[in-house]
Amino acid sequence: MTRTALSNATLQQLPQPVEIPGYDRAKVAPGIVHLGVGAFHRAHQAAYVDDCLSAGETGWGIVGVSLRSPDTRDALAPQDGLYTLAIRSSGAEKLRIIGSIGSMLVAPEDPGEVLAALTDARTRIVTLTITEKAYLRAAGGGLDTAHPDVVADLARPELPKTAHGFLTEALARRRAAGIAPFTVLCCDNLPANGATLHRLIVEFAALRDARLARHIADEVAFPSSMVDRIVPATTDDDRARVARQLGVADAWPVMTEPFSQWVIEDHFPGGRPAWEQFGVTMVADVRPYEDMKLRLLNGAHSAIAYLGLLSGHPTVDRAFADPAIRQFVDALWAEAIPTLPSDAGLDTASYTAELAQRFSNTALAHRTAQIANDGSQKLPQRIIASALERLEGGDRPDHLSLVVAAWIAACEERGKTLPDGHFTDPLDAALGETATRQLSSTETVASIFDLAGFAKGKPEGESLMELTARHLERLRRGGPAAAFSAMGT
Ligand code: CS2
Repeated sequence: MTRTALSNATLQQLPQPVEIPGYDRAKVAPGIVHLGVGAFHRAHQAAYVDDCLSAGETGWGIVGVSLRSPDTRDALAPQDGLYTLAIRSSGAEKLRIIGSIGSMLVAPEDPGEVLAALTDARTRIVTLTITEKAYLRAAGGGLDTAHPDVVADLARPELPKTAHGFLTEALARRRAAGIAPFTVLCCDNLPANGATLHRLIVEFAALRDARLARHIADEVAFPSSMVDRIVPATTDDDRARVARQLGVADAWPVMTEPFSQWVIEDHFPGGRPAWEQFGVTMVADVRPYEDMKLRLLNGAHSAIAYLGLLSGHPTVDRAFADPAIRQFVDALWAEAIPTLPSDAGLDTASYTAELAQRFSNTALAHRTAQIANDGSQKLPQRIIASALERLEGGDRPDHLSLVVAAWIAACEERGKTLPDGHFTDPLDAALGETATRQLSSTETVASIFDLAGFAKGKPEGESLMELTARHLERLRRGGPAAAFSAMGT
């Protein structure tokens, strides 16, 4: 059945329990440019901004930019940028229409238009969710200056492809025009994400012009933030169910959970929406929250993804209901918790109890393969940092190192017990080449740590690579059951 589409014109016809924007969208001016307008942004930052607009703010509409694909713009432009946020818990679903994204741009189609939005004096904040790999970091954390996109953006600054190129060129143009810089708010799962991005942009700018680099180093604010909301990929069943409830079609509704958290360092020289009125925690230092989230939530997520895939579980809730995996995750948390600051008032017991409930949400059907993507980019901050800290303290991080081995084993199972391309990684070509060499577990782990640039640490006793290789050997021979039963030996 073809239905009329969701749009400004059909908004008022939606059935009662559906929440709609409580403000006149025509009166909202753009104030934020968001790079990476994917499902996560639409379930998180765009919803918080929508709350602020409902409370009467008019200067913080979002211009959504896709750095790569036109898909989101193609789906949402015919809907005037409106979309449904489906908030799902086991047994209930609440639908809310979000109106904060006023327009959308696709960078490869017209980089000039994106630069114009970034240079517009009304743009006072640029937010980013571009995923870990788009930061183009080299081993050691600095800019990967040899990356072809970095090279291309340095050669043609007026036609950027990367976030680095867009931010730097826009900041240069603002400076030349006497327009104050925007604040850059990183919303990706990286440690010290604001400081990390600041360093990368300053390094990039320095390759263009030392004075511009100094301006960005000294005068542009890059507060760090911790973002949290689980957002599984939308399926065709989701689209059909949402359309039935709305009575109109939504080409790309976004699925999420009731939980949402945003902790932001309060450093916005050009102003900001009153986010604190809608549940956002504004702090001076986000680091303790960020470490807790990366090491407990995301670390457990990666563990559940790889061990779940190796045990035949397609979704997080099903993997987490497997007693062996559940027990493993509890032990993983026990291993990671001592690496968190003890003087920051973190309540890790309630945090992990809440995580256990969130991971058990059967309505989300969050696919293990979705989380498994880009392991080489995610494991350093989720698992390896804690593992090295435990080793330095003289302890043996058996569970943390098993997650690294499970990642390698899951990569090896693609094209065997898992479909080819079931999940992907920027290192896939090199990982595939390593796999064809039929190396021992020890040689494989050594080669992959080198490829991925994983820190090795300088432990007195067993190294992270040795622990990982031992687990990989067991996973190769007997899967997760063999690795679990040999735990601690
Ligand atoms: C997940 C995250 O896909 C992944 O790697 O661990 O996207 C996770 O769902 C979010 O960080 C939750 O806030």
